[in-house]
Amino acid sequence: MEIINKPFTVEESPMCNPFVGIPTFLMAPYCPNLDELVADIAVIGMPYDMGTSVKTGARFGPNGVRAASRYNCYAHEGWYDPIRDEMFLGPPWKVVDCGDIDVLHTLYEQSFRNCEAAIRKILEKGAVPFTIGGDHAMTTAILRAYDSYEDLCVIQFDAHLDFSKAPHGITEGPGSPMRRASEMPHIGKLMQIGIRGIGSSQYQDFQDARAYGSTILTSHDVRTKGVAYAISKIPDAAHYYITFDIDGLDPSIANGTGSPVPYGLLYEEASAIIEAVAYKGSIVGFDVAEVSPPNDNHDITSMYAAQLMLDAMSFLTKAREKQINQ
Ligand SMILES: [Mn+2]
Repeated sequence: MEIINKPFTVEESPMCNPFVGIPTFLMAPYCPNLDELVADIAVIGMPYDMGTSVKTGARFGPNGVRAASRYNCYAHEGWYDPIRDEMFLGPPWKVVDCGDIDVLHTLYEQSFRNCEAAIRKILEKGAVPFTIGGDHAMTTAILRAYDSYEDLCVIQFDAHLDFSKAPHGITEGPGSPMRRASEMPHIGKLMQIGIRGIGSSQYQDFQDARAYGSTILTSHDVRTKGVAYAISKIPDAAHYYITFDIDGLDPSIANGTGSPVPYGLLYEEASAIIEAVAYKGSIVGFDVAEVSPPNDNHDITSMYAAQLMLDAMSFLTKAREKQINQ
């Protein structure tokens, strides 16, 4: 059953102020039963942070991002963007929030199985999954669910390369999702943007990523060569999956994260690259990882995460509208 997320009123229709009601993403309808999912965009939370190696708290990411998304609480019914002078997400597009994936503390494999099954179910229902993490380890579980695709291109925004092989035997931690992706037969090209941090990935990991064919752009590349240069480097592909580790952004606007690193991307740089991806091919999934509300400063990191999700769902539906109208 889908629950329309509207507050009580004696009037004909409720005002739905951003501070009223139990938050779903954008105050969109709540659809807790994936068997009954009928939507274009399905938001789901993965409150998992057992992989976090520095500052924990990403398990609170899903609800932090949902709460911050209420600044845009009318957007799921369509919104006007004055910057582009365009309407986004108007009817018939439908966004729903499916609630959270069950996480069992200490049992990461079971938690990952739940995650993979949830994403698989959303894909079967024809919706595009938008997962709110959770630490970046979850992306390994998410990408496993895409095995019906061939040559899926993964675009990663991140401070860190996340290409470590198995440090101290840890194969499915948040330092390895891009390495694990590269090992999946259905994953094709990789692009890694905003990279700069001294993370778990070492020199050899960078060599391995390059040998795989990954396109690596540092934050310095984006800043000095420009967004147009970054866009020109997006690999050709029919289908794209975007994974956005919020530490790809600069800590001045996103310090609510486990491993912040100076000299990050700005929101407008990241958003413009996501927009270009949406028009270059079809975005078939998106996640935002590593938002840690306990470490945040007045919810600003959650706000940017919510905004980037809204941008991605707006751009991908607009790209489909333009294809349909051609
Ligand atoms: Mn990461």
